[in-house]
Amino acid sequence: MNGNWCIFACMLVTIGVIGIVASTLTANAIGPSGDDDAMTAEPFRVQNRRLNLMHVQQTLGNITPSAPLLYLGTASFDHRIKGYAFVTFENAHPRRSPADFSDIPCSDPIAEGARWWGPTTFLLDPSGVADELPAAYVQASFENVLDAWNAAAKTTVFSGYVIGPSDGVDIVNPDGINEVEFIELINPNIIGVTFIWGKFDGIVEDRRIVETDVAMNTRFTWGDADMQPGTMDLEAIFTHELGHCLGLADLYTSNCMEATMYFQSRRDETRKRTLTNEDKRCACLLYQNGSPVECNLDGGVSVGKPAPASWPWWWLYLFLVLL
Ligand SMILES: [Ca+2]
Ligand SMILES: [Ca+2]
Ligand SMILES: [Zn+2]
Repeated sequence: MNGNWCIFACMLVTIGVIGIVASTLTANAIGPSGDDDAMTAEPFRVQNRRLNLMHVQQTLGNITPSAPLLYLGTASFDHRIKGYAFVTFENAHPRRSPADFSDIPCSDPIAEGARWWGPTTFLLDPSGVADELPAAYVQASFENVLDAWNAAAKTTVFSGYVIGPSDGVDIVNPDGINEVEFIELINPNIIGVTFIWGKFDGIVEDRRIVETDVAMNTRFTWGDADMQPGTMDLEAIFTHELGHCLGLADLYTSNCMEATMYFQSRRDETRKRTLTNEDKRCACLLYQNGSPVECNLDGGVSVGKPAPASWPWWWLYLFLVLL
């Protein structure tokens, strides 16, 4: 009798356990678990986001238009991977007059050979600008810009994007996600910042970009400046920032003020939307191994090797010392 009772009880318990496990699996698979997950994940996301934003603000707090490039340090998991922040300023002045630098081309890779090794994707978070712009407009602009740079590079550098919440741009360690978001940057002169991680020195063949995040400052009113005078043109600034994501450096001399990669912009400026022949040439040479045949552009632009190790950091120090 006791033995039979035990078997019966054990069967009940087993059935119960199977039932609980099955219902849990079912809930995870098809239940309203999307919302549940989002709710449980939310506190962590917000926490990380605050932490991230604090680091961003601290790092950008002291930056000025005369020093628009920041070194972020090395990634903790690989010290050969270094981070940099390219800052786009409003109303900054060129560093040198055209006479001083008239022979310098208005295109420059961050470092010779430093590019993506395969197609890459973005996480686009338009929530920070939702009050001003429909998500569809933000997406359409972003897609235009991805297409324009892919066409310039003559290969698919940017294969697409997903829309979703970002946990914040990364300035301490890359997190494996290329995030584009709209956040309030306390420094009111900063329009946008591109954070880029990769190997930019050492053997040229070993150089590569591994991650890039973009922060757009919500202190500005974003829009389509053709239709909404007084706004900061979304597509123009996307074009500039995505140029960094592709591997191009800022330009600081006044002979390059028309180029997309010039480091300064202002409200109503839309010319950065259009890539100049030099912008295209630089992107092409970076992704086509400097091939003059592949990169023979319309408009009679001469072709050749990209500037050697452009932004070599020692050059800047030498320059400052000579000053
Ligand atoms: Ca992140
Ligand atoms: Ca990231
Ligand atoms: Zn820039």
